[in-house]
Amino acid sequence: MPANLPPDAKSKWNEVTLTKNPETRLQLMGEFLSLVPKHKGTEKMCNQVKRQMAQLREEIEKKRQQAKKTGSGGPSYYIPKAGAAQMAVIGPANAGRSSLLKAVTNSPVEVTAWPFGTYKPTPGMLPYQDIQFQLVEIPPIVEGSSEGRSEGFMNLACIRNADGVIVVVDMTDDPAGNYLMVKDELENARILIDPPMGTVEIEKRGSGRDIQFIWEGELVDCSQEDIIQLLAGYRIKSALVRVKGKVSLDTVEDALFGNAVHRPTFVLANKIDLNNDPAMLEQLRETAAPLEVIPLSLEKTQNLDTLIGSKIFEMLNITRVYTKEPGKEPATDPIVCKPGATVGDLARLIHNDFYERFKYARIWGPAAKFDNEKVGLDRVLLDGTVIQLYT
Ligand SMILES: Nc1nc2c(ncn2[C@@H]2O[C@H](COP(=O)(O)OP(=O)(O)OP(=O)(O)O)[C@@H](O)[C@H]2O)c(=O)[nH]1
Ligand SMILES: [Mg+2]
Repeated sequence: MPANLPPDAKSKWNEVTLTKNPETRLQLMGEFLSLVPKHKGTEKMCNQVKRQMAQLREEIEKKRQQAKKTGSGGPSYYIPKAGAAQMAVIGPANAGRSSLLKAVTNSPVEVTAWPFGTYKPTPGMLPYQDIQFQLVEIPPIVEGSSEGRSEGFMNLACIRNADGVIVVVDMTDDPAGNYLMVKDELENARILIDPPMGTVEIEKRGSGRDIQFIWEGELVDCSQEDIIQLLAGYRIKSALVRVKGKVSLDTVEDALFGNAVHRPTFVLANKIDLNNDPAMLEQLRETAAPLEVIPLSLEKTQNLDTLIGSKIFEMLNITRVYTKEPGKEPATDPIVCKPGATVGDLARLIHNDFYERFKYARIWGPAAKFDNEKVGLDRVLLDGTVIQLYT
């Protein structure tokens, strides 16, 4: 991010950051780009802004379609979430994504011997224990997806919308190389699949004239001065910057643009019935580390539903809570909460009324010190907790 932008570009960006309305924001971003001199030093930032614009266009279009609710028209790219979590199933063409949906979901996907058989996002439900996961097959990721190639913008918007990602690669077709291609395209669109090393929070302040840091981590490829300069380039002269974990200048950029997301991910090394070369698998594992790589054959491996279901369950740290009324058995259908959710979060999730009128709760199971324990709003829930709310 160059700090030497012309003043009119800087003040235009300032306008962008102050604007919430998506249409106006889009227009201002376009005006901002026209004010930025085009050279190597500004290329990365321009691309990032362009991607953010593409995403905004996507959101605007989505809203328009929802408003119209015509139910007609071209392929629908927006897949409403269902079940305990939505997982985007992605990969290069012909890797076996449809085969995964065919093996573990009820989806009428078509497995084709030729690539690009799937041309629009296609959902299916995978039952796992007493919940279901929604898998959405995303059309192939190609080199240039993040520049809009092969419906790239729409595909990436769907991936961004999901709760997690499964990358399928083909062991007979340069798995490590293809994995990197996919990862790069996601990264260009600021969808990060490696666990984040650190985060930055930037709280702009109206008054005061300096940048203050709160250190809960360290900088890895930049100095404090670099960050101050970067912020100054965007006319941020007074702010509180909280550094957590290992933070690079990219992390600061992401915090500034508010555009990067992390999606928990695992990798399926498919078609091991055709190629089970240990060296190739090792190379893929090294390339994808620290992500888990699971070698399998989506056509031959048995019990794929349990395997895939349990991997998703563990990775997303699914927390099922069973509500109960006095004198009755707990509900058979759980409520799925975010990991680390509290009794208060659950009450809000059920209905704001429950939260407002909450008196106390009684809990059983792993989150309880003993059965029938009386707890308040801030008790953290664990998978398998039974709860009775009193209002
Ligand atoms: N031998 C073998 N073939 C497989 C396996 N998984 C998928 N295939 C074959 O690979 C081809 C592509 O499979 P799909 O599931 O359609 O792949 P895709 O990723 O959905 O591909 P597109 O959406 O068409 O780009 C088909 O001919 C499948 O039969 C496997 O584990 N072993
Ligand atoms: Mg397919």
